[in-house]
Amino acid sequence: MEKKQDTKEDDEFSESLLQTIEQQTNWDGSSMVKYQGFWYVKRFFQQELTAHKHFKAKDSDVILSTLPKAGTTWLKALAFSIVNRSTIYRDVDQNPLLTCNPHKLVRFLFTFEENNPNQLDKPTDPRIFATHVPFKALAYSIRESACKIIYVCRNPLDLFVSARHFFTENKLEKDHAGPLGLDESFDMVCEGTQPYGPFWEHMTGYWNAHLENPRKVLFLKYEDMKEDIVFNVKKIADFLGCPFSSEEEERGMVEEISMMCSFQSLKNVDNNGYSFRGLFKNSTFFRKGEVGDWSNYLTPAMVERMKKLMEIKFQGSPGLTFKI
Ligand code: PAP
Repeated sequence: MEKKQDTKEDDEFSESLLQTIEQQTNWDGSSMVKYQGFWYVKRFFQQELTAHKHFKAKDSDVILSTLPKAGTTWLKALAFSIVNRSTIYRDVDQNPLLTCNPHKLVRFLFTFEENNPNQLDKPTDPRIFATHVPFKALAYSIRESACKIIYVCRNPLDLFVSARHFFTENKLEKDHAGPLGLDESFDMVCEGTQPYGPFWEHMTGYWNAHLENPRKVLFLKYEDMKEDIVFNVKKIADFLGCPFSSEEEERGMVEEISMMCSFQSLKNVDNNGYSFRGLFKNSTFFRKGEVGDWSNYLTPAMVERMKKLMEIKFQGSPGLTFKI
């Protein structure tokens, strides 16, 4: 009852908030709103606020955090496999990753229904959830409990190219006028106007949280994962407190998980359906899965501009670098 009242208040709060906060149309035609320094997709904003307010993290929870297109789907598959390996690898043919898009196995925090905040309590422990929100916008209980956070960061140029393909193919707003050109959308990203951006604030927020408490926040890079996934699978398992035993290692469990979660394996699953209530085609989560695809799309001037921007924005974060 009390929860219902809360939800009604949430609706009223976000409705009145929407009247006052800055709004902008993204290059794909979708509306964005700016809240506490970050841009949100307007259609998900209310649910993000509800999750922020109601989610009660347990110490055993695992929260996967990313900017969109940084490797969310991959991380979901990996974390799910690592945490549940004793059951899902008992019978390889029954592994849900053979039939399911990882987004069905690990849900976003904001997708629980507004009227039923308790829905989040249903998965068995350890629960795994994903989010795109910046560190400072995580529910208080996530930041303050002993739950673990894994962040995957990706080169901003590949993030941009990947997002352009994804949102051009999945038109969030059916009646939108069509995507802005590459130049204009790149301008927007460089100005910090992108869902869950500015990207540099998002990355440095998690980077600083990682430096402050590396046992709480693991900071991974997509590029490093591509280079050596076996090493990173072990790193994730160690971080989550479920390291691979020598017997598991000898049996090739680490390699098996790495392969099962590889781009090619996940792409080969029947991806004809849609995720997120029909908004996104499953197949669009698996485009190329490469590092450096930006070089096929962006001009030298754009790359130069991004390099300079990163130099400025990351100068207080030594260690937060990308090879360009
Ligand atoms: P989301 O944040 O909207 O869930 P996300 O999964 O982060 O999307 O991004 C998809 C990107 O990850 C795609 O990148 P691309 O456009 O440059 O190709 C997709 O190909 C890539 N990707 C998905 N699964 C894997 C994987 N197993 N290994 C490597 N890259 C992957």
